[in-house]
Amino acid sequence: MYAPTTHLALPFFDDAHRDLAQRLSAWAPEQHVDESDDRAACHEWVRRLGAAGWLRYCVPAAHGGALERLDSRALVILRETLAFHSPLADFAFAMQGLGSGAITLAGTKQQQATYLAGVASGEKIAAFALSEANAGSDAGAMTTSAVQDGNTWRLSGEKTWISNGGMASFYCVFAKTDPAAGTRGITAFIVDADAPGLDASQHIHVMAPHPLATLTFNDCRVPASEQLGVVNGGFKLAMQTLDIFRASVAGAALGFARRALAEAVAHAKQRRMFGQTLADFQLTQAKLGEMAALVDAAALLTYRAAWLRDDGEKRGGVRVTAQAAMAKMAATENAQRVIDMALQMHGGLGVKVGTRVESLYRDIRSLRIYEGATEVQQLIIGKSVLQE
Ligand code: COS
Repeated sequence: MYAPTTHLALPFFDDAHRDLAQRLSAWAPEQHVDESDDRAACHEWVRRLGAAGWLRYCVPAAHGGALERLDSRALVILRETLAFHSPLADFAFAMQGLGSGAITLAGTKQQQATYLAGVASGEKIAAFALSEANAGSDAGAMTTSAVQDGNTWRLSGEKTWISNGGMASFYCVFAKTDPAAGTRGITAFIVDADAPGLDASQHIHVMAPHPLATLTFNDCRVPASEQLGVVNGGFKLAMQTLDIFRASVAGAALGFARRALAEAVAHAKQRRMFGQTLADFQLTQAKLGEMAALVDAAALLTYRAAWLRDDGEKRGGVRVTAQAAMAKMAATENAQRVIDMALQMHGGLGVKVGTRVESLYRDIRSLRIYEGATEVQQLIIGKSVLQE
């Protein structure tokens, strides 16, 4: 099944995006990765995505990237197309970007040289470690601490829900350096997987399997040279990183929704009942109409958020927090509805393990939670509306 490309004619995109989408749409269906073991599959996806050059869109050109700087529209196209074919391929791609985004934004020349080229080639696997058991939506409430001790930082505490945990080569970790200062007392660090005192062996199993783990920092020593960005500037750095990648989460949700719609259309055209096809029923046509409109509404918000950020970058950068939040909220929520309708249309087949809509039904669920739950996005948008 091929991912649709007609939306690429929209003025949000330029010819480089269209070319990227065409090449990726031809490459992705040719990949047949055994996904029965999620960790082995993600290793394989990172290897293939690196070898084919797709991971180069996760870092800037100065460090082996495909484009001069991170391009939100390219990230959206990549995630949308990969998600259409394989949620794990999308996951493997996305984490290389999210896990190294803070280094691209705030890393020293030395840090960028050490990590980014490996991310682009797939030799290094990246991870982003912000959440804690009691600090998910309220990221500022984290308690993992970092204390300076001569030329090293000593990290203690626990991070959880860390994608690529136990698989990553390095983690961008956010820790409290001034516990009394709330969000203004957090600093970011690059922690190598083999850092003494780091344990990432506690894996977490979820309904749509992908690599996740809890990280324990037990007086974990990190050289001062691995401090990322300024002391106590970590919260803003985390939010700026999320601003870039939230629109791409919307892209992934869009890919899932487009796939569910395509599966529904294919099924409705061939399934016969009461002497006609499912597609001949007005009830089916109405549902497909609703699904298509939900997909397009999500697409427009997603492409707008990505375009606004890329356009703003040309002028030194603009804040697109609210627009990215709208895209993430609408695309993930709409995708859940579209997938549910596609599953219903499949009848009993829809809940049979191995049917694509069945796995999509599980795959979409976590996107409404991670990188800022729908409720957090509503809060961000609401605050912004009040400020206008
Ligand atoms: N870009 C730059 N700066 C930002 C920012 C952004 N997108 N968002 C917030 N900030 C800044 C604010 O300007 C504020 O700066 P000052 O201290 O100079 O005033 C500071 O960060 C704190 O902002 P705010 O008061 O809005 O923080 P809150 O603690 O109220 O948190 C939410 C805001 C809920 C939006 C934030 O905690 C959040 O996004 N949570 C979800 C986190 C998340 O996505 N978790 C999943 C982890 S990845 S799987």
